[in-house]
Amino acid sequence: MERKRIGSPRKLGVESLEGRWLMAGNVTATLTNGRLSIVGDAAANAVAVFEDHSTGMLEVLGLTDIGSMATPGSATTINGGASAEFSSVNSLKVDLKGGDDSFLLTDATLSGSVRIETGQGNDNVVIGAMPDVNPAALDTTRIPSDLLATTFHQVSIGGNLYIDTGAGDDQVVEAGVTITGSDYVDGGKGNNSVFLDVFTDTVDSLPALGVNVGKTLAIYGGYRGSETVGLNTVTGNRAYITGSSGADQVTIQNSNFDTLGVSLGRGDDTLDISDTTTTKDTYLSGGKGDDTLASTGNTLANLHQHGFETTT
Ligand SMILES: [Ca+2]
Ligand SMILES: [Ca+2]
Repeated sequence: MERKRIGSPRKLGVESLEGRWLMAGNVTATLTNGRLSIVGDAAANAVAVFEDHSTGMLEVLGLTDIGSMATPGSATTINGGASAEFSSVNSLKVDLKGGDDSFLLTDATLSGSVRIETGQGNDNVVIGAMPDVNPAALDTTRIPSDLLATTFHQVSIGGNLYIDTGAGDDQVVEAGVTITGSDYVDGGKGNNSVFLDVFTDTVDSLPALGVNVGKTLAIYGGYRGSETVGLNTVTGNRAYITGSSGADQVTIQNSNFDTLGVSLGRGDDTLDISDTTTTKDTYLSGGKGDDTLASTGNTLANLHQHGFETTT
């Protein structure tokens, strides 16, 4: 299955590096009854969480930035040091507070839920594979070679995944992720991008890794901005995508749901849906504004479609 370029999403971690160099901050990581809590500060924190295969423990590693780890300057510290490791972690709660924060969860299996908040600032959250990161640009003194060995790092979550990126122009990427419960993404105020198994440029030849959601996938693009959403090889029971007030661009391809609802709200929005199947109900709403629906190769059960001024 081929990946299709969707819009012109920002490359991970290339923006606003200035300021991160000196403002990496400290993150506190504490384990209580199986729940690992990771709390940042007002600085631009960059944190990766993954399994350390040499110990079998979950490692929390401070980075300069998840997308440009070769950037000179001090990395975020974890409990005052470079990293910390924890065993018997069931669930994860992350709050990185203000600043342009980056959070990566990769190569990990958690039996419970994962909750991530990144607060104000332009934040990046990556769950699963990180193939957009150029390995040649990575700082191997900061990232274990184990993490660089392959670009496929899948994540399995037994509970729900909840991501709230707060105010700012935020980006969320998920790929190679299996969630038994529900997957909630709230972009908050600003111009937000949410990509589920959609990448840009150099990785077009990679196979799709998919995002599999056991229950509900709900993406709220946010408000007072425009939203870019891309779904590729996503499966779920129910999927609901809600647009922002600006010009939203939603692309859904090669995906399967029982029920799909897309509501684009105000603004001149575009919905491009292809090679996608629904088995129960389908609600597609363009809302106010001059909206375009492009549909091809789909099998959409019980289709209710309205508010699109242009259909192709
Ligand atoms: Ca922060
Ligand atoms: Ca934010």
